[in-house]
Amino acid sequence: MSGDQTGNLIQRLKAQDFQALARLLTLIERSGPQILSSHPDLLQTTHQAFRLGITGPPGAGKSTLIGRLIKDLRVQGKTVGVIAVDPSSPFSRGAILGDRIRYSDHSGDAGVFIRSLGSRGSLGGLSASVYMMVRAFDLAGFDFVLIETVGVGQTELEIMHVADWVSVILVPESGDTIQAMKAGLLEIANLFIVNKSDRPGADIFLHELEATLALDPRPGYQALRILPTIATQGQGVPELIDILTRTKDEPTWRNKRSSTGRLQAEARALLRQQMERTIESMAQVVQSPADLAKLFQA
Ligand SMILES: Nc1nc2c(ncn2[C@@H]2O[C@H](COP(=O)(O)OP(=O)(O)O)[C@@H](O)[C@H]2O)c(=O)[nH]1
Ligand SMILES: [Mg+2]
Repeated sequence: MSGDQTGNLIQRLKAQDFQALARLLTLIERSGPQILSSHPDLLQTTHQAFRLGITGPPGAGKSTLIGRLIKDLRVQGKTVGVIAVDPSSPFSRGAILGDRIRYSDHSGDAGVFIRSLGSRGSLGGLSASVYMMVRAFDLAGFDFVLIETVGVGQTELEIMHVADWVSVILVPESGDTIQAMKAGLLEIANLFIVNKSDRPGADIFLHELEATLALDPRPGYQALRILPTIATQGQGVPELIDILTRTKDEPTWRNKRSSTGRLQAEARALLRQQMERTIESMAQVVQSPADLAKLFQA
């Protein structure tokens, strides 16, 4: 792509041209971190969009909640971008389809743009594409960018480097609260959402969670907020939007965003993806044990 076209794409993005956004997202998926050689302007930042991470176990109701959030934010005239990262989706089209259906009320709405991303870095962690896609959404001037990630293992904690603010969704049947804490979720959560509060045992679970947070000796953790929701009925969503709007107005998240630690986390993700590509092309050359040995001879 020539420099001229490159400039145009970023300029069109800044003018909220969704076609340009779609093209750029496809380019990001196709070329990975290499996109920065033709589109270094992608790293400009407008500090516009509030990036909200929504992470939790599969089936917790993340997509349902996002669908409701979009609806209520649109009523307030806010524009919303969504990046849904589900590592399982390449293997189960159902996961993608499921998300499409739940989000589909908003297709055709010019204030909403949704993108699913199946891949993850095979060396672990979030795909570098997520970092760059978030930047693209940011440049396109959305008010909110919602990032749905499946939070199960340690690697998923990386969402904290991508999002300005992380809400962890738990459900009563996820049972062992302590287990969730061990997985490091406590460290990254700005808000705990207890979804499916209509389910039996929800009250007990809420109390357990409160007790766990209250016992944490680290300053600030006792004050962590817990919000019960019933995503299917939109219950708790106005309260969530209230919290988000107030947080968005605070200056703190912008400082966190431009920290060196964050930039280095992004560099790590991009380098990992770049290395993976190199590894793949080198591996494909191997046809014999001799070829394999050659890889490690100076
Ligand atoms: N009972 C109940 N079911 C819910 C609630 N929220 C979502 N669900 C259902 O849980 C299932 C998984 O929801 P989904 O949004 O796909 O979860 P995700 O994997 O976290 O994105 C769907 O069948 C939803 O209808 C809730 O608050 N209460
Ligand atoms: Mg989902």
